[in-house]
Amino acid sequence: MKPSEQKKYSDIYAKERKKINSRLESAFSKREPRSLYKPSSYIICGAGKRIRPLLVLLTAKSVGGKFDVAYNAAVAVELLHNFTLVHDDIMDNADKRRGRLTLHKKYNESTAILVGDSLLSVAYEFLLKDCNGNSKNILISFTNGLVEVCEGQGLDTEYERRKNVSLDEYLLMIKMKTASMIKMCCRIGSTLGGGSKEEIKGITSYGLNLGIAFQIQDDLLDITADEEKFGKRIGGDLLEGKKTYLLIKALEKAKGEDRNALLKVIDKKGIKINQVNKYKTLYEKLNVIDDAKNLINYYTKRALKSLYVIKNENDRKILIWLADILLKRNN
Ligand code: GRG
Repeated sequence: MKPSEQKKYSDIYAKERKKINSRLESAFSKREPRSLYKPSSYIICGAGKRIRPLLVLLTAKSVGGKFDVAYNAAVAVELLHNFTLVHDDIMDNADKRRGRLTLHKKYNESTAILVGDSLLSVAYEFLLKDCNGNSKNILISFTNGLVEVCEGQGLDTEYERRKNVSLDEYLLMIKMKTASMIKMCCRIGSTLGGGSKEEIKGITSYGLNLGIAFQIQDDLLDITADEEKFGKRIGGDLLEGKKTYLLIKALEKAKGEDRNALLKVIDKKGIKINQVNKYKTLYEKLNVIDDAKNLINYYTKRALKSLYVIKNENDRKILIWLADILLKRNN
């Protein structure tokens, strides 16, 4: 892609992110009680990438709609996403999110639980503001996305208690936990934009595959990213003993001492902070970092293939560009 095109798309992202941010900021600025909505503003005004709302806007446009038909839905999906983050951070007892204290550490757990519930409720308010004559389909997509993310989180939690998780089981879990919401954004956007059945199907498939790649990338960043840029603790998944792609794939390949070291992560339900580098080196030795990169590339390519349904070249290319910057992200 030409640098001039990349600049054009990155300018659109920056401009739309600003607009989304200002809508998100005003969503809670005047609402009462402040004891609920001030902490809501804290999480919502953090430095999120706003990928999900951007996808709603871009996919609406890709089928001939205007961004204007999709802003409220874009706000709704970001609120839904933030609800999952707040509740997930409580469940994981995480202390950092987006480079700041998590909501339950900044306030307390009861506040964070209620803020999560409220983010979800206000998300529905925004979603229902304008459905472009498609309320039933939009509500079905949104609700399915929500049900699937909860089921994915359920599987993830179940896997934490299990000794063995296969790669297929892992892929099923991330399809539900992460990809379902990215898929949902693309379905909602293309529906609001007035897409045909074929267009919606192709764009939804883009979202699903992009979402799978996105989660494997997230697993990879947990070990390869720079803590400052990532905004979360490096090696957090290892500390928690999470069955990520890297751990499952490493277990599949390792023998002898290496395998025993990996089994310890599971048996002891996580490692100590001073062991993170040792496991990083082991992952490198077993080549699972490259395996992860290859799998991310595989799902990204599948995502891009589905974009043939988009007729307008510019609208297609910006979605290609987005997949590419997600591949290169460091947070
Ligand atoms: C609690 C119902 C419930 C679900 C939780 C989505 C989720 C399930 C948990 C959040 C933690 C997590 C690792 C989710 C996987 C998806 C993911 C990588 C989220 C982070 O999304 P980004 O990178 O975050 O878009 P920003 O901060 O940029 O918005």
